[in-house]
Amino acid sequence: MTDTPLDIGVLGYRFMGKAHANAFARLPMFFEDAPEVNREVIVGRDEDALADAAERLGFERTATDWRDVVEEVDVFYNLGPNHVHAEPSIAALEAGTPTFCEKPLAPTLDDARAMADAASDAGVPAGVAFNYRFVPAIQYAKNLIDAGELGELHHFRGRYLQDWLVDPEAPWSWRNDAEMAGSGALGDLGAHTIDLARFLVGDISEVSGHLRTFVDERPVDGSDETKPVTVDDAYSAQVDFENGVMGTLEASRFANGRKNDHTIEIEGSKGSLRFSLERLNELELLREDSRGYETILVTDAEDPYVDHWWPPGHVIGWEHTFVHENYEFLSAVAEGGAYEPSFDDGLAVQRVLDAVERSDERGERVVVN
Ligand code: SOE
Repeated sequence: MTDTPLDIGVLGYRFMGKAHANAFARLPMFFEDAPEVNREVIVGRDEDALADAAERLGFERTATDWRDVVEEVDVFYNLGPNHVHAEPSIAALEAGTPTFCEKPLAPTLDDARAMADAASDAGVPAGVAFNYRFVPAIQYAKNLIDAGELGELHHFRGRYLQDWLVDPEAPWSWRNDAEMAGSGALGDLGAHTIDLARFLVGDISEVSGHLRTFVDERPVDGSDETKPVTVDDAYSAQVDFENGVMGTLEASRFANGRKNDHTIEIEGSKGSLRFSLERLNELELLREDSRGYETILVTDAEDPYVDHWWPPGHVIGWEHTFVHENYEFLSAVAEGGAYEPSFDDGLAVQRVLDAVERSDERGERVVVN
């Protein structure tokens, strides 16, 4: 473990910039053994917005070009839109700087491959932001599955539902553009579900996927123009896992009434479980010999990460997943250890995203490769 604080450089200062900056600030208060970090520099293009973000989020200085930053910091966080994931992350890794990148790893499979190659050549921690692995109830579920408590697994069902695009007048953003985002609900939301599927069950081998765009163009904020929507608004897929488990996946930005509902259900020969992000402190469990599901609160001191927070029953929230994720990633950086989910995990997810798109285009089941 290093004694000097790790200087952090962050590209991006909006939603994810805020979520990670909050985590950096919470770490020394709640995780005594976390490495000390210095919020050194925040990077973006709009100088006024940057100055405001630096002040609010506690960064020492700003920079308008990531090229000036990736070499000189101890850790680089790439929290920008998907189309700026590859080049700065690869440059940081080539400079030997541990790098953390938002999900999905890249807009395309080729970019994701190049990023994973750069990480493997660099030999420093390279993490991808699948924060839902760090929900205590998900870690609890993982421990149960690994201990064989659910028996032989048969089904995985994962769906991630939001509704922020159901209004056809909702403004166009980079998230609606194939060049910038890669895909829509598939990459933005499905990537999280596929990561949890891999984490809890294993690798996906075959996919039958379907994509749908409900609204083809959207108004540009502050003008009379519209721009085309070139990504999916929703996807669904039937999948097979390498270990024989059967799965269904779904995500939508048109699931009217669902704001941020990420639901996982797993059924095995001895037991089953259900998890919903909107009730993230709970896990519904069917145990061997019990007649039905019981709901357990995953807020006891011995539950993963919980002893760092509050007494039993004092629930935690979405933002805590970022604190746990950063604790693990920054500890790996300070100790020179490995971090998962890594860029290899990001690439594995990207292969499944690519397979869903290929399957939809061809109208046939495809192998993940
Ligand atoms: C999209 O609305 C979004 O912000 C995703 O990009 C995040 O990854 C997810 O955690 C919440 O929803």
